[in-house]
Amino acid sequence: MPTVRDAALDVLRQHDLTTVFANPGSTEVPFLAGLPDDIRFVLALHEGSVVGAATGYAIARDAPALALLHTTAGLGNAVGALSTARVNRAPLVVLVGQQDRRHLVQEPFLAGRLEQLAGDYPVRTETPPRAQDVPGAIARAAHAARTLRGPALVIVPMDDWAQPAEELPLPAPAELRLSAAADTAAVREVAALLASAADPALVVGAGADHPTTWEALTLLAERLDCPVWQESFGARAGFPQDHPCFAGHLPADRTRLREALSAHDVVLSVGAPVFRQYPYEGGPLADAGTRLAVVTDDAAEAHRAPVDLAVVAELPSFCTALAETAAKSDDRASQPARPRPERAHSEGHRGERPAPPPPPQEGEPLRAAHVLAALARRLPAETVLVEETPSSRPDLHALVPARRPLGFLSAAMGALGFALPAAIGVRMGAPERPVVAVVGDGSSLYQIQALWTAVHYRVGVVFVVLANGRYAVMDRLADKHESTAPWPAFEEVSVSGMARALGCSARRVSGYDALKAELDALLPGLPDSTRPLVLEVEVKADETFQP
Ligand SMILES: Cc1ncc(C[n+]2csc(CCOP(=O)(O)OP(=O)(O)O)c2C)c(N)n1
Ligand SMILES: [Mg+2]
Repeated sequence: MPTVRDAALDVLRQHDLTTVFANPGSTEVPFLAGLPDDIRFVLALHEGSVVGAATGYAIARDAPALALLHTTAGLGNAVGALSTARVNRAPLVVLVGQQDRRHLVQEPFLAGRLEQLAGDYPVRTETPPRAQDVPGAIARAAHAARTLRGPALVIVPMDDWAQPAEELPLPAPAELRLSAAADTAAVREVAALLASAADPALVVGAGADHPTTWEALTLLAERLDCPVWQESFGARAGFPQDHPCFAGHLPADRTRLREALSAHDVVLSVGAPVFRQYPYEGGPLADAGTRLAVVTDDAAEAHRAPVDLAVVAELPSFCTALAETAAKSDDRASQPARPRPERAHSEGHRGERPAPPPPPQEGEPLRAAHVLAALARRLPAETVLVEETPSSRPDLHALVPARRPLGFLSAAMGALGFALPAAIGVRMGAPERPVVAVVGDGSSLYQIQALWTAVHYRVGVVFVVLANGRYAVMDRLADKHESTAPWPAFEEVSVSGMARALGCSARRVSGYDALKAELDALLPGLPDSTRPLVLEVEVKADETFQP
């Protein structure tokens, strides 16, 4: 007689959830002991890394990934990472172990109050009413993770796995299709808005990070001959950043945002909010003369957008249809509407990349920008760059263009501790892509033990750690308050030392020549590498920060 565990394993196989990222406890042993050979187990040494790696894996494969967490202590440790998975829109099926049903009412050791622990970050949380409902709950979680794009939790009491399964069809579809044909009326409406513009612009974001969408937006931008901005603080790139139409990253405050968009009478945002801010400033997001529209597959993003027109649509098919329609009705110049203004302003942004800094002179300290420029010159175009380097993020955007879909990835909400495990998960999910994580020294410490997982499972990622010995971005934010910060620097911390203690090769370099030599030796082997490496580079903290 098949058990609930047998039936659940079949559901996992059916949904291609055969890699389980986990940190186990006693409540998970009945599921894990004697795991069949076709289920790959990946141990991470903290739940933040379990979920971070699963998130990277899900993003790289564009498919649900499976994580297994221990009751309260495990789920509790994972909440930050689960919130990142939700905001990064990564589909995860998360099994959470629970004490034995038969004495749960007596609150035995390890009994968990689990349902509300992750707040409303999960897209779905289910505690199956009977053991026999566990396999169906896992199938529903897989569907919910995919359609709602985030973590779906199933809480499983440890005695459920050994129960006899019910031999009935699961209350979940065997196959679920997300129907995605573009609505022609909506396409025509957006195309007409663009056609009516004298000087349109596009803003792209994480939602547009898909090969088909990139291709369609490239065609659209070329047809419209218009600049394309990347949203500020986006988790992923929505357009090739080495394309002549690429205008750079939008500023994250309203004054500079209005300035950046002031030349345009229509701005269409695709797969990005209108518009993401960081430091608060009053006033409108755009000048009164600019009409705004958004196309997104995230209904909530559409609902909160202060725009004339919002369209909720699956982006690859919508953007393809939009580019075709815009091409057919390329009659913008013949519109009687507005005279086409001199495009000096918008033209000025296009293709213009800030020049890399000149190499440091004798005695001049190495800065993050030197490291990033040296890296940019050497990275293959297919690289996935995972970013978690707060004070240097503006330099990274300016100096290291994302040239392929999934060329850039970061934690959508800025929660530190994502980059290390996520980079590992990405490389496991897309072994054909070189993966480089650029991480601040402070940031690297939130999930440093993820390095062990990379070593053990032979995941060849290069981690470039920008070692300025402090939380530089926090220092710069305190400067804006014109007062001193109570937090100290931590110059004695050696990230390379910690890496070595975890079994990971690591080197600490100082000086430009040593850096170049390391990168030249390292990067050619990156595509085939099965050994992670930490390159800790001593840099001087930057004195300004303007996102
Ligand atoms: C989990 C978490 N805790 C705290 C913060 C707040 N925080 C944002 S940036 C930062 C410092 C980052 O330091 P480091 O990685 O060294 O980068 P640097 O500023 O030096 O470039 C901190 C503590 C956060 N974003 N996430
Ligand atoms: Mg730092």
